[in-house]
Amino acid sequence: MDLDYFFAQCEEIRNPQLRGKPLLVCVYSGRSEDSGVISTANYEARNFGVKSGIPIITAKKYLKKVPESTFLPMDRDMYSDMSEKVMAIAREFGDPFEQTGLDECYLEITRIVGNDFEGSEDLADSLKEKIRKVVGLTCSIGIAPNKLLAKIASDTCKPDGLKLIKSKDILGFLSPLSIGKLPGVGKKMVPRMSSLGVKKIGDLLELDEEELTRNFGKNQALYFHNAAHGIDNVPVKERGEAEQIGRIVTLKEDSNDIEFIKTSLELISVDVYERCQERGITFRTLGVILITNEIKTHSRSRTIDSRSNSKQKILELGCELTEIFLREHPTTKLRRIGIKLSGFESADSQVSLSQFMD
Ligand code: DCP
Ligand code: CA
Ligand code: CA
Repeated sequence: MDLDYFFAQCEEIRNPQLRGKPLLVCVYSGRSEDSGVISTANYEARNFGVKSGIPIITAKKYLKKVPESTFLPMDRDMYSDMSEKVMAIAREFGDPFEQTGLDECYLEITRIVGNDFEGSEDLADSLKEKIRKVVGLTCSIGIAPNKLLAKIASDTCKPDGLKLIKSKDILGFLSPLSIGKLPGVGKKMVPRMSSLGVKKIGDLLELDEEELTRNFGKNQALYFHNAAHGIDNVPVKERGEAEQIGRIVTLKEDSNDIEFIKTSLELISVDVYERCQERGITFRTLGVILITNEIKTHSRSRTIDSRSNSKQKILELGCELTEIFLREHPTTKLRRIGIKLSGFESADSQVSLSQFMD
């Protein structure tokens, strides 16, 4: 998931009158009035050739016939706030979840949708819809068998796009793309690739490993060779303290009967509870993932006042959030259900803190 023209879109949300005409977010260096570079720009400005990183003066030249263009200074605090809100939503949709920048993250959804991608586009649509409704931002999502392909897919469907690449379509999708679309092939690398006859990603398939190694060294050669084949085995990994423990199961049959669903929630509660116990941690936030018989994915979460690692508390909260959802959607039946815990702290540190306070 990657947010569209992120900093500029944040500014459009703060001031909707700026929509529909070129809007540029600038990093002023302060040396003279217009010295500095463009951080990013909306798509209206991009139509005039504006790109991240070009001098502000150059952008002004491109837009000199568009006096309604707006140039704003960067407000990183506001963008960080927006980012936090988006990521809090996104992490409910993947397990594991990995944030890789202010405006992008990876979601492992295999445990949620299974191996055959069934329902993956609905899941992505739900995520897009929720981010748009709650925060107001549009994003683009690529769904693929690995992170490399998902990233490239999201780049090719911008803005407000959704692109699914199944295993059988990998080479057909990758090969015609220009080589610059491959992560790691920057402005300097493009002419080097070109001198080897590589203009498209597919052209890489023609070079043998020896030739690649001679030109790029062993590590990069291996990366290019694999990437051109759509191979990438780097897993989606939770980062830092934002780790989560979760489990999703399929109900024996589609149901909206809380007593029936509870038997599955009991199983899941024991599992996530035991994983907390093993690691000696307590949680603050519990979320439920609810996948309906129409393969729409919903999530609800609750942060509790005091830390917990009780089995009873997990089950209780899980049931409560599920019941609230079922009341809001009286005609909906659930097909799969999951629980996710986050906001961890080691149980030890709590003990020592309370001892200290005594
Ligand atoms: N950014 C920056 N300078 C750059 C590139 C990016 O300050 N040279 C900032 C501004 C962007 C944000 O990082 O809004 C995210 O970068 P992206 O590359 O994802 O670009 P955008 O989100 O702006 O546009 P896109 O719609 O292409 O994703
Ligand atoms: Ca972006
Ligand atoms: Ca990005």
